[in-house]
Amino acid sequence: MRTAPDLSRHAPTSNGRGSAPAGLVSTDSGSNVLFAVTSLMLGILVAILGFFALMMWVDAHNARDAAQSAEAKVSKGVLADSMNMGALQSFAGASPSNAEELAAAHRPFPASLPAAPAGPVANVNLVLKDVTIQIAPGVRFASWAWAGGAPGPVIHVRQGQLVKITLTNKGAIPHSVDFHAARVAPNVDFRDVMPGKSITYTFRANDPGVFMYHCGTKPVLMHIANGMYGAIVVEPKPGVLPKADKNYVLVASEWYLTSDGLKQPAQFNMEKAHARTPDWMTFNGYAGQYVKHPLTADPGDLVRFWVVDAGPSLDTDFHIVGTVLNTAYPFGDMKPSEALHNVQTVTVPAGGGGVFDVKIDKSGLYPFVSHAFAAVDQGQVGLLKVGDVKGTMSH
Ligand SMILES: [Cu+2]
Repeated sequence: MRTAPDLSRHAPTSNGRGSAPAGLVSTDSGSNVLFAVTSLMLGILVAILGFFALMMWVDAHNARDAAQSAEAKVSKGVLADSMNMGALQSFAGASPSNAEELAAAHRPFPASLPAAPAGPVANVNLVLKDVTIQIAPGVRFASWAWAGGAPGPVIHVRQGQLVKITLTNKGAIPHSVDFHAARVAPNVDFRDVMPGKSITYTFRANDPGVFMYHCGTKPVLMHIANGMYGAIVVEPKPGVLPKADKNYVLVASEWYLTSDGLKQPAQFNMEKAHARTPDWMTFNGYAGQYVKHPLTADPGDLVRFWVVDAGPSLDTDFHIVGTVLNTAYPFGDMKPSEALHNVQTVTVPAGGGGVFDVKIDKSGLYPFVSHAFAAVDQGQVGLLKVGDVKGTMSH
């Protein structure tokens, strides 16, 4: 029996669905309008929420896809790298059975700073040559270097001197020489010199410090990594620096090899140089040479290290074990007001220099290292022997 047919359409159903709207059901038409409007509003709200939910899902989906794709790229890259690394066989630490004897017999590169020439002009003669050198005990390397091997001779001039460079190319291919201490037109003075030819140019050594020089012929990476580099010290005007009792020059560099160099000389490996994965790292061209043949000082001496990082690509984090650097001239800026005091480790960038003063009172063996410690394992370590100390250490 239908008592209110107009309402029955809105009556709650037996299954209970529609119970909420049922609460809004009223017997008057105003309530019906309110119900309709409210329903409409709820509908719109649900639609809007649905839309945002959909958008969020799409976003999440896209983000997940992007993440998956990035992950795939990364894992592919890692795989590619590891495959490349597989191809780049390391010869780090290769040594013959008589390595100790060879290390003892090796004549170390003279680290002592030579005297600067007197007078207004410093004449510098450099000869480039293809020469087989030893970079570690028993490890031979067919280098493009200097008549005396690698690094080239340490050059010492005074601030304000005119430096007259004569470069003779006795190598098989064109080379050149780029002095970081010079302010000259590189296209003119650093130009390639043909085999058998020479070039002469001059620059005024107005900037004090320790600077790299190197062959700048392309590919520069290859010419530097072959051994074509060295250091020039431009001594600041008298009175600027405290007088040092000892002056040592260290040129840090990396070596990238095609073989272990034990049976026959290794050659330069461009792939490893690009990957920056050297086989050996050295001070003055020979792994650990100042461990067997330490640099020396007396207790209380002011010892000055003039350090160049020839690279070609890795920095040197210069540190002396057992002491603190009393004064550091970072980047070879020799203004005492710019110096740092009592610091532990100072970076010398590839292609840059740094000067470090230490005064050690206690006798002992003080290792100097690049504190990027893989470099130590690869040969970039030496000893400063302070006082009359017996023995050596391998740190
Ligand atoms: Cu060259």
